[in-house]
Amino acid sequence: MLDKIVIANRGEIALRVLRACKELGIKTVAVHSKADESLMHVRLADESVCIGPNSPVESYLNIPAIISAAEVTDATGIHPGYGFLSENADFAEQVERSGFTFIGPKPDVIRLMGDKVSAIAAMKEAGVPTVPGSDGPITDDDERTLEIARRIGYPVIIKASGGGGGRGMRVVHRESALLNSISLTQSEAKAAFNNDVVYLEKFLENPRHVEFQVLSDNHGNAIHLGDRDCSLQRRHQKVIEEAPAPGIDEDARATVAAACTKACVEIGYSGAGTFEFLYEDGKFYFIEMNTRVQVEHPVTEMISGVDIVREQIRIASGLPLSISQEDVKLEGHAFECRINAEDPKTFMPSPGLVNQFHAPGGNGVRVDSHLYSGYSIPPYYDSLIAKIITYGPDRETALTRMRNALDEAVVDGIRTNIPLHQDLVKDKNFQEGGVSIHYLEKKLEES
Ligand code: MV4
Repeated sequence: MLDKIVIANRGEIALRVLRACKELGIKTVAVHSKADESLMHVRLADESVCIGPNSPVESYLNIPAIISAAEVTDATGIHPGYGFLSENADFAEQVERSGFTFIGPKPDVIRLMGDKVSAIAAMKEAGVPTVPGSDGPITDDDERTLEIARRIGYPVIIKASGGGGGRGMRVVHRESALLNSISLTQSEAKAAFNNDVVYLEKFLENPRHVEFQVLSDNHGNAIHLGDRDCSLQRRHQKVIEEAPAPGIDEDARATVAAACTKACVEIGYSGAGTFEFLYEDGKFYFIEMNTRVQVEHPVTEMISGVDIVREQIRIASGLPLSISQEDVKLEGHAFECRINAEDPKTFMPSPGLVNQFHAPGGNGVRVDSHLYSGYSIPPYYDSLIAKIITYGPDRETALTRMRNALDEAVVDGIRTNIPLHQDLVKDKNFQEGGVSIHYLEKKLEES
């Protein structure tokens, strides 16, 4: 087992990783920017190293500084958390070349999944259902491109192979706009990702975002921990997630879950991973794979009882999965509300001093947060300050517990989106379950 881990992240996920390490008896090294000296996990870590100034580029994205911190502290592993360098194949490669263990999949697999064209091809090959599309890059043969789009049928969506998570996309409703839109998307993709490869997919008008959690070890074992619904989002930022996704066709669910684990074995996946799908009219369509631990992993932990970060560390240490698929019993229902330091109406960031913080509690309530009374939220990073997670034997109970938890929470001194959450958990359509990816933005437009 790895004996000392550098936590190459900040905020709630750094604390989450630290707690998993402590449970496993692994020593911890917190690496932090100048502004982050007073983070909770920095206080709790066995050692801490300041890796640079406030700017993320000079600190949490500074590869040599992070690897140096591992060297001077004699660490053996590096956990990247989410965001920052977590899906950077070059980082994973440099970590391994420097003699440390990257807690995540092999660099080649991160690279394969980071390139959306190759990711989709690999998944299709493994039998994972994909969106009808160009099945490869768009070439400069315009006649062929027009032919492909006609076969797919309009509307189509142009996506950058180097994009993902909503970056580098354009919807086209008619043939006359196609070629020009492709040129524009290619130029933007070249500028943003230094990669002008784009591909086409059928544009699904009103899908849900449903994703599957997998765990795969280096011994040929892969399991899934079921699915999550992350449809409630604004500008590609998820707001509330839940597990399992409500009202999903059971046959489609079982078939896709099995295809995901099979794909993991076929691509030599190791670690925790997420298969992202669009779900429409009872069918799943693969769009992307995430090779990191996700913000919303707790809802899956609540319904499965599996500690995903612990499994990541065990897998990276070369150990086999601690459970088999037969051991996985998915029970009950969980929600996660992402609490952000932002104005609940304008969504403007609201950093600053938190005078008082009181976390909700009680049966079936989990709060993942680095906040404490007197903590000052710096303005340089993501505005996520807490995740309130509730669990219950059924969806109704979990949602009732969330309403109560939101009412109990106190974050005094800054603005938060708690009022937005309080509104959403009382929304009739959300209560019904199964709203589409466009629901929240439409609701916000109307109010
Ligand atoms: C799509 C789509 C409709 N049809 N692909 C946006 C994020 C990126 N992961 C993929 N995205 C989409 N791909 C096809 N063929 C609609 C979206 C999309 C979306 C997807 C998931 C969650 C929120 C979204 C918001 C807008 C668009």
